[in-house]
Amino acid sequence: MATKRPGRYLSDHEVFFRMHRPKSAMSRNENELTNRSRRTLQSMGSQSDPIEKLRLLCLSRGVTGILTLGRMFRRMDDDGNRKLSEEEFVKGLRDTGMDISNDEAVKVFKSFDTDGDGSINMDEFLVHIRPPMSESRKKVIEECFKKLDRNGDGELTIDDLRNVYNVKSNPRYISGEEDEETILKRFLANFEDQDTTDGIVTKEEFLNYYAGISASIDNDCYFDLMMRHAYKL
Ligand SMILES: [Ca+2]
Ligand SMILES: [Ca+2]
Ligand SMILES: [Ca+2]
Ligand SMILES: [Ca+2]
Repeated sequence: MATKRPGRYLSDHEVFFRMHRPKSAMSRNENELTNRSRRTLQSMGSQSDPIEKLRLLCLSRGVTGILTLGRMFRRMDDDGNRKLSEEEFVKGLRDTGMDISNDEAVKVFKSFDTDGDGSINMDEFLVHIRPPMSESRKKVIEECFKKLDRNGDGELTIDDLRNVYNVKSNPRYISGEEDEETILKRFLANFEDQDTTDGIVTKEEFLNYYAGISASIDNDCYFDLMMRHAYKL
C-alpha cells in the first residue's frame, strides 16, 4: 500500500491519485464532473452568472482544466504586462463568446480587482474564478502546502523537497531513467500550468490546482482524508 512507500507519489501525480483512489473511482468522479459541467453549461440561460459559466467551461475539461485559467488570463492580457486592464478584461470576456453586456463585464471587473489598483493580476483572477471551496477544504490544502514548504518562504521549490521525500523507491529512479532532480521537478510541474512552468509553486497555484480536484469530490470528509493521506499530515 501507498503508506508503506513514502515518496512514491512524487514519481507521478497520476500514480499518486490512483493509489489513493481506485482507478475506476477516479475516472468515474472525473467523468461525472465533466459531464455535469457540460450539462449545466447547456442548460444555463443568458441571465446566468458569467463567472460560473467560465468556471464550468474549464471544469468540463476535467480536474486539470482549471489550470487552463492561466492561459485564459494570458490570452486576455493583450499588452503582456501580466495585468488585465478594464478594457482587456471586458474584451477578453466577450471574446470567449459569452453573452455578457459591457455593464455586467465592468461590474465583474470591479469585483475581481480586490486591491482596487484598477487592474486584475493573476492572483486576483484565480481567487475569483476557481471553483469555490469550503473553509475546511482550504485549510487542509494550506496545511499540506505548509508541510511541503520546508523553509517557510511561501513558495515550493526543489529545495523544499530535496532530502525530504525519498525518491529512491521510485521505479524510474531505480532503473536509472531519472535522477532526483528530474523527478522532483516533474512533481512541482503538476501544479503549474504548462505555459508558465517556472519551478516555483506559489500557494495560489497550489490552491488552484486542488480547487480543480476538489470540484470532482463531493464529500468533504473524503477530500480531507485524501489530502491527509497523500501528504501524511
Ligand atoms: Ca495587460
Ligand atoms: Ca488589482
Ligand atoms: Ca519554500
Ligand atoms: Ca509558478
